Amino acid sequence: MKDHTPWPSETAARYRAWGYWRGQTFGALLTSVTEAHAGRTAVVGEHERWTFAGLDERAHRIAAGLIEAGIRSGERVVVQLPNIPEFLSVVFGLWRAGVLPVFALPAHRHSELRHFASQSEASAIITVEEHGGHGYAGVARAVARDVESVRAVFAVGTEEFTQLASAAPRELPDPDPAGVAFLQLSGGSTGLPKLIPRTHDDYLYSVRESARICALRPESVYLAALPVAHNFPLSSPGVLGAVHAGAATVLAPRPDADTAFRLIEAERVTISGVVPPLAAAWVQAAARTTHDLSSVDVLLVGGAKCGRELAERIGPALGCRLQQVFGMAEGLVCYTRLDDPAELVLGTQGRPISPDDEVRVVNPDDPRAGSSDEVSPGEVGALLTRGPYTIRGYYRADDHNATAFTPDGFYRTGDLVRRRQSGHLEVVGRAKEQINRGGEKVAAEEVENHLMAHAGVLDAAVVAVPDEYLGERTCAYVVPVEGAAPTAAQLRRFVRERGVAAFKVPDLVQVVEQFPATGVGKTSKRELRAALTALAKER
Ligand code: J2J
Repeated sequence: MKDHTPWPSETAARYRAWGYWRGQTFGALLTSVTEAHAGRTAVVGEHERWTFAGLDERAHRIAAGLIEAGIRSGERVVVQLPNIPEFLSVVFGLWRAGVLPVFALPAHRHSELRHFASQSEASAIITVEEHGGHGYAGVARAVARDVESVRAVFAVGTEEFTQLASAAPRELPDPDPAGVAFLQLSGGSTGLPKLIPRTHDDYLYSVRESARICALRPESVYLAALPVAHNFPLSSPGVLGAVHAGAATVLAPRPDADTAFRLIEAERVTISGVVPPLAAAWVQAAARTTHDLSSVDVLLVGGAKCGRELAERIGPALGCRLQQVFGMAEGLVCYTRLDDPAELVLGTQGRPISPDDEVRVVNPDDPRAGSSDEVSPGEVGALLTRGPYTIRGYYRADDHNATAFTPDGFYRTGDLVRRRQSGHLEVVGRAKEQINRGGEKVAAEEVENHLMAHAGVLDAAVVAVPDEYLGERTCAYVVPVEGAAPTAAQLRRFVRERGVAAFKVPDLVQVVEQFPATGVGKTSKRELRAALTALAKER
């Protein structure tokens, strides 16, 4: 099984020749930004603030500490950290040591963490002892007992972490910039989330361009409101865009309007990024806030579709410019540009970062449609893409890769879009078996598998139902085994207790005698979900 599917060598040579891939690593980036901006604030947490020089030194120490702890270049380490400054020192430390961070979200629990650790054969887990009432280190230690490769758990604040973080800096060889730098998480549409191998070269290209498109300067202040390990606050333009620009990042411990507005006022935040439900909550709270939000220049909204009505309210309510972003951890990121006419900013999800992002809008009724099966201009179709920062394959996932990518290397995004003449895309729906719960992605099959582990469940199908606040919520239809009568509350508790992220616990559970379509012979899960989605919409 291949770890990673590289770009064809002629394609890679072109991306280098065109200046997209510059042969710089994340560690080298931090070094050069620190040379230019040593004394400027790099990161602000609840209790501390670090300059670039401070971040740089901490990252050097952690890199040395990892090597002293016996973790070698090329190994993987699961990182599950909330929005605290150590996220940055740890991740840059891992990069300098040539160790690959595997990003987990704070919401993930035992089941996901175990999967990430075993899939990547991780050597260690770096986390916190406790945060927001959840005992992270306890779960990490349980995963370490289950997964043989995991030799250590470093929890911020413990002796193990302090030792890691206080090693004497040492010279380390710079890793290969064309090599995989980290494993990012996919939203997933099948049984278990896939890991996404991103290289220094490809990711840094998207970060540099994102910083430019979002007009980041050293004077900018980026507020990370969402969990920073997610691709959007990490790179669009996110904390890495801020680092690239020599700008400050303010880490919000929670994304609610009260917390965010307090930080915006105190730190004179100029730019942030949020998912649509959060944008709606901020818009509402802005009407009665006493905080001064006048420093905010740009609010990025993405992760899920921002409806026209909400889009129109954001600028006036928050006194800033709206920038829509449609991105994916697999690569392609589209932005509306700051000088786009209002019609495009309000009515589309932007256009790709790169002139060499190849976009095809193909026959939406054929899940195997190739890059040449394009629909007529302006028609809705399935989005395929390939380009200088879009992966050619998931990590150690040969079977899945055979269908997730076309033979000529286009990634099947699973999104249904319409393309304007300007190249701007309007996201109109989804062909993948995923629920987008206000930006949090839920793979139908993953939740179905958890439900089917219950002794009283014969079959389950999970679909999206419209929701005023989140856009979509999850609804699980469950057929019990004969004689069993599990209740909705029992099934929700059962899924939660299997140790999964709370956002994956079905919002609604309908126990039904049989599925509507099963009467007419064998039905595919895809058709069944379509029938149930239609049924849910009628209600
Ligand atoms: C509709 N659907 C959207 C949008 C993402 C920046 C911003 C977001 C992500 C992200 C990201 C959408 N309108 N504006 O990685 O760098 C849905 C699509 C897409 C999927 C990817 C970034 N913005 N989506 O959300 O990997 O369905 O990345 O394929 O979590 O989110 O999800 P994810």
